[in-house]
Order: sequence, then C-alpha cells, then structure tokens
Amino acid sequence: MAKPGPKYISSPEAARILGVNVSSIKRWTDCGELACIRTAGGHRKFLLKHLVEFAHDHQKVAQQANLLPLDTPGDREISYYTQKGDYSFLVPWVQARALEGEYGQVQCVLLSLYLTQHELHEIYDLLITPVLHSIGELWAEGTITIVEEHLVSQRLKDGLIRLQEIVHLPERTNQRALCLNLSEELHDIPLKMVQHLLEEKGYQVYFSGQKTPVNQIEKVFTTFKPDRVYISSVYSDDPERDQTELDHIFNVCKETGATVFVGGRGFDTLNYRHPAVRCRLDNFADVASS
Ligand code: B12
Repeated sequence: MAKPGPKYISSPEAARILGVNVSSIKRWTDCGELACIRTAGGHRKFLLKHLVEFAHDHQKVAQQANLLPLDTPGDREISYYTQKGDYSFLVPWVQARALEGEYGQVQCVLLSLYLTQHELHEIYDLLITPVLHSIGELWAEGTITIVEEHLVSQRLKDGLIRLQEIVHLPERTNQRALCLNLSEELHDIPLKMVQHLLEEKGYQVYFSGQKTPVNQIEKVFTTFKPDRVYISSVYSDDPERDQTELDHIFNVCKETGATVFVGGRGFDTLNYRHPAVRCRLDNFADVASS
C-alpha cells in the first residue's frame, strides 16, 4: 500500500479521492465551492484539508470518498472497512500495522475515516483507545517490550496531531480551555484528544500537557483566563501528592470562576467532589458534548 498522499494533490488525484470526474473538480473550483491553490503555471493543486472541507458540505461525495489505494484485494478490503467505519476490523488491523512500524498506513486510515465523515470522538473512542489499551495489555503480559510500547504510542500521538491538521474547525468562539496533567503524569494522549475535540467546538485551547508543575498554576489563570479546565489523570503512583495538587487547582478554579472537568482512571482513587468540578467524563463522546 502506498504512503499517504503527497502534500499537494493534483486534479486527477482529487477526482480519484472524491470519486468524481476531473471535470467536476474543475467546475467546483471555478465556482469557488472547492478551494484550491493555483500554481504559477495556472494548475490547480489541493491540500487534503480542501477536500475534507468540501466533503464536509457535500454528504453524497463524502460517502464515496476514498483516500486509500485500491490496487490489491487487501487494499480494497481495508478501504471498504474504513468507509463503513467497521472498528471490529480496524482495531486489530491498526494495532498490527502500528507494531510493524507501518505508520503511513495507519495515518491513511485515520485521515480516510475523517474524510468519510466519521466523527473525531468516534475515531478516538472506538479506534485509538482500544488500540492503546491492547498495546498496554501486550506490554503488561510481556509480549512486546517497553520500547515498542513507546514507539507505538508516540507514533499514534503524532498521527492524531496530523489528523487534527485536516479537521474542520468552526469560527473560534471566545471560550478558553486549559488542558493539563498533574506534575508526575506522562500519559498525555487522552488529553491531546480532549484538546482536539474542544478545538472542534471552537475553543481556544491551552495545552500544558505532561508533568504540569501545578504549584505554579495561578499565573496561567491570570494570563489566559480559562473558562474551563480539563484535568486528566491516567496513572497515579502517589495519590496523596496528586490529591494535594488537585485540591490546589480546584481552589484556584473556584476563585477565578473556571469550571473543571476531570477524566481518566486516576480519578478512581482521587476525590474530585468540589464546587468547581462540573463532572467526571468517561469517554470522548462525552467530551464532545460537554
Ligand atoms: C501509552 C502508555 C504510556 C506512555 C505514555 C505516552 C503518552 N505521551 O501519553 C508511556 C510509555 C510514557 C507510559 C509510561 C508509563 N506507564 Co503507561 N501506558 C500507556 C498505555 C499503553 C496507553 C495510555 C493511553 O493513552 N490510553 C488511552 C486512553 C484514551 O485510555 P484510558 O487511559 O483508559 O482513558 C479512558 C478514560 O479514562 C478517558 N480519559 C482518560 N483521560 C481522560 C481525560 C479527560 C479530561 C477525559 C474527559 C477523559 C479521559 O478516556 C478513555 C476512554 O475510555 C496504557 C494502557 C492502557 N490501558 O491505557 C499504559 C498504562 C496506563 N501505563 C501503565 C504504567 C504502569 C506506566 C508506567 C508506570 C510504566 C513504568 N514502569 O515506567 C509509566 C508511568 C509514567 C507516569 N509517571 O505517568 C499502566 C498503569 C497501571 C495502573 N495501575 O494504572 C498501564 C494501564 C499499562 C498496563 N497495562 O499496566 N505509558
């Protein structure tokens, strides 16, 4: 299977991806419905983002769009399951490709899912989360090494960031959100996904991520004035320390009027009952509607 498409997509490639004739591509660009870049020689070039924006407004085109190659029966199979959003097929497939280091193919599937109108929160809840869980199990049972776990998780994180580059973002609202982990937490992938979902809702997001030195948090509230704070705790090796940090953030939020949302398994052992906390969120669909 080929690597994900080139940065600039030609008119014939755009036609193949959207499943239409080149003449339709020309017509849609001429009337301004499909954005493009004109080269010095007058040729139309597209970014994947342009095609995604178009598909976003044209449901029928989106349903037949396909970014994946169709050369072999294997290609056609993965393309079929991606268009359908069949995660029972995609989870083991993505996991296997990620472990083989075939990140181009993983990226292509992520982009294709979004292009064919699968919601970001659905991709996160039904594909990325189960793949990460299963990678964690393989590591815990000794089937893969910690280095392999690192490689896969970092590449999946990169893949999410590239996916975000093509996501349809609304006009920014004046709502601001701060996303943070506590001071000893390295697991920031769920928080990245929270950031992306909030951006998709028009939030301006400040992502302080891994190992945020929480004792110096007040300054951030003065500078950025977040309306909402999302705290993720996946793993807590010292619940007492984490509780002290949390109580501190909750109190700062109460003073500044910011609303807190918490998420992650770390909260199984942490107390988040506080007037500043709206609720604990269990999945990304809930983040999207929070
Ligand atoms: C990737 C990973 C890492 C990477 C993190 C990279 C990164 N940049 O994030 C690295 C390699 C750095 C790492 C390190 C460690 N890890 Co680790 N890691 C994982 C792994 C494989 C995936 C984590 C992840 O992103 N999961 C995906 C998220 C989306 O799933 P989730 O955490 O279950 O979250 C769900 C909800 O809680 C919710 N959610 C989670 N957070 C939030 C936040 C908000 C705001 C909201 C709304 C919702 C939400 O969304 C999910 C939806 O179902 C897990 C396996 C697993 N089961 O998750 C192990 C895992 C979490 N790690 C584990 C461990 C033990 C460690 C280490 C201690 C290992 C070590 N000895 O060094 C260190 C800890 C470092 C530290 N101080 O934080 C254990 C934790 C066990 C436990 N008792 O809790 C796990 C479960 C592996 C295992 N099977 O044992 N890890």
